[in-house]
Amino acid sequence: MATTKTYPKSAAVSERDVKKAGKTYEGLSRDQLIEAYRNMYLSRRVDDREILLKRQQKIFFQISGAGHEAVGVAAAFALKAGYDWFYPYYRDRALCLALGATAYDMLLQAVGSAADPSSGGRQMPSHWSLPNLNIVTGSSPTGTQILQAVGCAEVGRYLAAHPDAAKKADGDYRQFKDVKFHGDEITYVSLGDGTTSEGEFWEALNTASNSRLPLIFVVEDNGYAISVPVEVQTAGGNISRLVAGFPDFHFEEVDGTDPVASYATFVRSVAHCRAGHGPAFVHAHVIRPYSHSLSDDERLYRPDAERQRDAQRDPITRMQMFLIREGILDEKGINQLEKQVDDELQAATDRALQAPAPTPDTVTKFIYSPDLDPASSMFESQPLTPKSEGATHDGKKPVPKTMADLINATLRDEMRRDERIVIFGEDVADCSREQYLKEKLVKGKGGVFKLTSGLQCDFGSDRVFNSPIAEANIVGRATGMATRGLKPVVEIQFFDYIWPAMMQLRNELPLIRWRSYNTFSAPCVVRVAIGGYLTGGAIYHSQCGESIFTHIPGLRVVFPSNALDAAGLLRTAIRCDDPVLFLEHKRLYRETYGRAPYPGPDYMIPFGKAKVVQSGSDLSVISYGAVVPRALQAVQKLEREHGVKAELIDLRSLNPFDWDTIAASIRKTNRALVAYEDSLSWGYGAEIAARIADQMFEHLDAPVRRVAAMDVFVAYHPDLENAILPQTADLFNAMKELSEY
Ligand SMILES: Cc1ncc(C[n+]2csc(CCOP(=O)(O)OP(=O)(O)O)c2C)c(N)n1
Ligand SMILES: [Mg+2]
Repeated sequence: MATTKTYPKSAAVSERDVKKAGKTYEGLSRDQLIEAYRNMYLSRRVDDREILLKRQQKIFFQISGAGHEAVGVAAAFALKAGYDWFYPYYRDRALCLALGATAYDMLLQAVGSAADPSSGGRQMPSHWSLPNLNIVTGSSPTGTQILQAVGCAEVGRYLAAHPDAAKKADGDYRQFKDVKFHGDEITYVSLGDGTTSEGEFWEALNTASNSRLPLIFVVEDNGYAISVPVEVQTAGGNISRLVAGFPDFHFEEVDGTDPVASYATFVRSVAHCRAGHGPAFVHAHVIRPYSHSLSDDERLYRPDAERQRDAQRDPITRMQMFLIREGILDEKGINQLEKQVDDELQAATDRALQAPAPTPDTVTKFIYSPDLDPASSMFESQPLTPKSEGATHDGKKPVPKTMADLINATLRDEMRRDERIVIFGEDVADCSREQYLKEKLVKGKGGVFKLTSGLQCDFGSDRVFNSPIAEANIVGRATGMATRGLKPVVEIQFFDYIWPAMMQLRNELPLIRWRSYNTFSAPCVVRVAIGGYLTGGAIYHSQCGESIFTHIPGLRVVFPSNALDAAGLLRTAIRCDDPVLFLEHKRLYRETYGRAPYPGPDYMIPFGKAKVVQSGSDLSVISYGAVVPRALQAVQKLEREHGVKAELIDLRSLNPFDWDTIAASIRKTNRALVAYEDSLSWGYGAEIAARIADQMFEHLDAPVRRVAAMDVFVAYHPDLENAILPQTADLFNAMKELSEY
């Protein structure tokens, strides 16, 4: 709760009122009620002021918290600022003010100033983000905050069991990532009634219930989602009825325009969560007196009579009347308080309007970590040679290991080294019913491709566990955990099924740092089994699509072609300070090509460093992933049969990518072929080809060519698959033709 200030009470407060002074209201003192009103009134006045500024074109957007003030202030009073964690949504202005945010902070965001503490002028107003108050950066998509809040709530519990994980460590992301925890902290997350229609809301309820998390869901039900009334959004028109079956919740439905009743609701909800009994669900009925936003006119879909009915419940006027009725403040006292707020607001507005605008040269700041560059030499080390001591973890003579083996070994090494790492995803655990493992009744699964095999047995069920089949759940929770300082290394079972996580992967995870102007970050690793050439993989087990992710600023994308690179790049992915999409080609997991001895527990490869697989002088072949071994065969055949020496470059990491190696090669060969497994058009190779055409034009003796899959999904029958995906013969023919151009 914010510090309670005292306000001069009017001399007209009567004897009887003074006697009442000892009375509390569901535990709220009279001073707290005055403070509550002050925050509510201030919140409404900031909205009014922003509306005025928008009409004067001094700010560029406005969305109000009007009608939601009482429930917000009540929540703030029942929770602890800077101790509990907050994932508020855009109508939570009063909550944020009562937690300690200032009107000035808010107006700085409205004017888009460089001094805006929430985003440095990058986000719309009402996108709260204040690290010192544990108010976590929020966004605009409805509902993405909810799964992140689940992840955040999981962290307190994890750290209580692993307190050493919170310690700082040098030499990796932990050096720059402070972790705070108390053990009994609660996470608050709020949303509107319409947002309960989002699937992620239900995924979050499911996990919060199943894990009995200390998480308070607050549905601020104003009866509308823009113009759509609640009975159209929600079956039966009441969300409380629908969620009532989730176990271990404390449920309450309350008049959210009444701060005292709302406060009592939150006190009970907080007690339930703090005691570790499970999550709470507060369904608060509020009003929305100011249309959805300044871009909406609710008179188009709400008749006057309905709007007037709402106005009767306006929390500001109700609270005023309550204070007078209870003799806490008289009219003069209220006027005095309001005048004081208005004066403060005027001063804050004057200052905010003078605050510096952000300069365009700052736009690329904080897309990635400013502290740790994964392309730097810090992430470069040599593999321990087979003869070196300690090169094997089993003490036996080193044998070449598959990519699957070395990814598993890297995960094991890193988990041992860094207790902040947790691994979850579909089927990644050895066995969720751990007594079967203890009684040695089963061996354990450890992933559909066995990449995480044995890790639950080695590190425990709170570090390696199964998620529901819900990809947004996996990435959303990972984002919340990483924001608070854990290092989730999660798995998406098949690239073909990554799409439910797309909202989190495009609009959340890679943006946490940039949109909060480096005040929050979420470095974590999303491992994904990708690709075809499986013989029978068909449409839904063969997809690529890496360019969809390299198109996302803020996300590192890596795609190794062999065991050693997979180990070195995965370690860099885990130790670095950025979110990484780590693409693992299924066909390469156990391929004979590219096996390597275990390179030791510290082997790293920096991002953005290509590998010249075979050097040559006649043409450059730029590739990655499972096309690399196929291209290598073609390159060797071309030299054998035609004496043409092609240079084969394996990019290894796709964002960042190694332009220097590409350019140096083309300067030498004057011919370029880009070869990739994804369908030809609009794919990753298109960008590489465009850059070559743009920047290497004068070095080219031939057009830039591409070899890739046909523009169609991969079909089931092997004859069809072979025709669709680029084969060695296709690569050979394209190289030969290009060399003869
Ligand atoms: C995923 C997504 N879809 C659509 C929108 C556009 N949009 C913004 S707010 C909103 C309505 C939200 O209604 P509700 O959850 O009831 O919250 P309220 O604004 O009423 O407080 C919509 C559709 C969005 N921001 N995100
Ligand atoms: Mg609503």
